[in-house]
Amino acid sequence: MSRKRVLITGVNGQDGSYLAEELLARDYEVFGLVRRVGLEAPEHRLERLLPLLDRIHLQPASLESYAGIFNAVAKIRPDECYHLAAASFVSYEFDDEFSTLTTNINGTHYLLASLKDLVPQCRFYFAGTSEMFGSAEEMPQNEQTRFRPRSIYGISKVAGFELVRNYRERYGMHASSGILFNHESPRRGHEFVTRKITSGVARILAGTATELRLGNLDAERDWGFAKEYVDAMWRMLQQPIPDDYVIATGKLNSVRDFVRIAFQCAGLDWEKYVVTDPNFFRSGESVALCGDATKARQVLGWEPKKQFEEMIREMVETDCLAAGVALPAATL
Ligand code: F7E
Repeated sequence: MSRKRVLITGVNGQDGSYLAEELLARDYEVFGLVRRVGLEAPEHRLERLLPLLDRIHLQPASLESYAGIFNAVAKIRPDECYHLAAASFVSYEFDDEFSTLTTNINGTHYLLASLKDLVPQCRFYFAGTSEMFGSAEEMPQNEQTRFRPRSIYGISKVAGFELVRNYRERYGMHASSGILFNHESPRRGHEFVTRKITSGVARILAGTATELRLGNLDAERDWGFAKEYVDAMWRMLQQPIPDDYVIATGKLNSVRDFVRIAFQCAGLDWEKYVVTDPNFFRSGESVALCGDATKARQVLGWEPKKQFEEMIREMVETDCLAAGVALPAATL
């Protein structure tokens, strides 16, 4: 039997790189969509993929071009497609609204339309997000909770989610959405708070920084481990019937909790180093979002395993290694 072919958009991101690894281990032939500019400086722009580059195929295409997406799908003819690429930083800046909305919605639409016309049997995964719940009316949130997005990013994802549902219902496509709550790892982008904290701890320990400036320490999130979340994506596409699933730990922690544990790993007292900076506060951001992943547990047999503290330690260790410092023995 020939190997299954998979197309991953956003393959060079945190989730894309974990997913590519998992699917290679499952003997898929992996095709990743990347911006042409990424191929010009792979050591920087495709950093997370460097260990995999000789085992995956990279296809240059922009999600902003229907022709580009159509041609890539025609060439690859995937059996499964995971659409992870998006402008994913939750910005409250007015300037970012237009590009976030158009890129995220059009990219999803172009991909779905191309798959429908060229390979309608292809199974499709859409990266939905807890940001779609926004100022949710209930807690925890599950698949029945009404979406009330508060950010343009959340609005763009609700639109993508509705496109997926429509392609599933109108055209009978095997298209599913994961509603993923925050998920982190040593591969997380530095703009997100968790990696900002763990790399900040490493810099302080290495003596190259003296403080860490953060926004709202009381903000709470449901933080899981990214590698486990991409496994949930794969499980969704192996189901006989496409559907939508919340993927979350069901546990809330504050930014302050994360900070305290990360500094503790390095044997440091966080209160000596963390400075709150109004520039990093977000006005009117989503309330504390906490997910109920009962359906994923029952149908997909998925559940989160890694503990919050263990994940933070792994992130701090990786950043310390990169900064050339070892964690003090007493904290190990
Ligand atoms: O913020 C607070 C901030 O930027 C987490 C994306 O993957 O998850 C992610 O979105 C919390 C917020 O992630 C700083 O206000 C405090 O309450 O790490 P974040 P996010 O906005 O929750 C969802 C599920 C997605 O889908 C997104 O794509 O931390 N916070 N101080 C800060 N946040 C940042 N970035 N920087 C700070 O200094």
